[in-house]
Amino acid sequence: MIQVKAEPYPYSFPPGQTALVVIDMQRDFVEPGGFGAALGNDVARLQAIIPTTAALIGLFRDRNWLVIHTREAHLADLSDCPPSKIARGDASPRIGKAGSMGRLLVRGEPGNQIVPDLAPLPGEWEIDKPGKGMFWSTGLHEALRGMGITHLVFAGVTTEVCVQTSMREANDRGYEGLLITDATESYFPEFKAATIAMLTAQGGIVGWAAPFSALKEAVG
Ligand code: TIU
Repeated sequence: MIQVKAEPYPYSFPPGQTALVVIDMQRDFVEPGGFGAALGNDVARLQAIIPTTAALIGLFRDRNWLVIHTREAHLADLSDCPPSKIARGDASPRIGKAGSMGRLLVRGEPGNQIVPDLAPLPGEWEIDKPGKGMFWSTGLHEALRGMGITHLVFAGVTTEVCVQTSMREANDRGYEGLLITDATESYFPEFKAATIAMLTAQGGIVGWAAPFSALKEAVG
């Protein structure tokens, strides 16, 4: 077991049974002209975590530990997107409508690609998820169980939406989760802080949180 200094107490993980999950680091959320911007958000904040997230991915790659990338993505005919989700938001550009990077949040469109600095390598898992959480309608739980994965390290965007939902869903399925605090970001700094506090409160009611430096130090 490797032990990481973390909140609310050290996080122990077994190498070989631990995967990194990078949530939705796609152009839709991180670059101007995507879905995040269409919702009225300033996307610049999210770009700042790319170098740390790249280093985190590099740490897992160097050790041949499993790396999983997710994308929030809908089928071109939007048959996997509830009408209630399409209707949300004040912005006139909605899911499926054309933006400057193609149709918003639609599989295969330019905006739906992972940002180039974090692009998946062959052999890494790429999960298109129609929900905020990574398990809904993806088959990921079965695939992880098949690999014997018990521990998940989380990064990506946004902290309080897709990352938090995924970490909570993982917790309910029995995974031990660690959130890397400088490899996740929100459009709202106060929501990021509140999420980290909520996840780790009450003795780690959902899981653990630590900066990348703590993981790096532990792994050696
Ligand atoms: N809007 C927002 O903060 N997030 C999302 O819609 N999806 C993800 O978090 N990936």
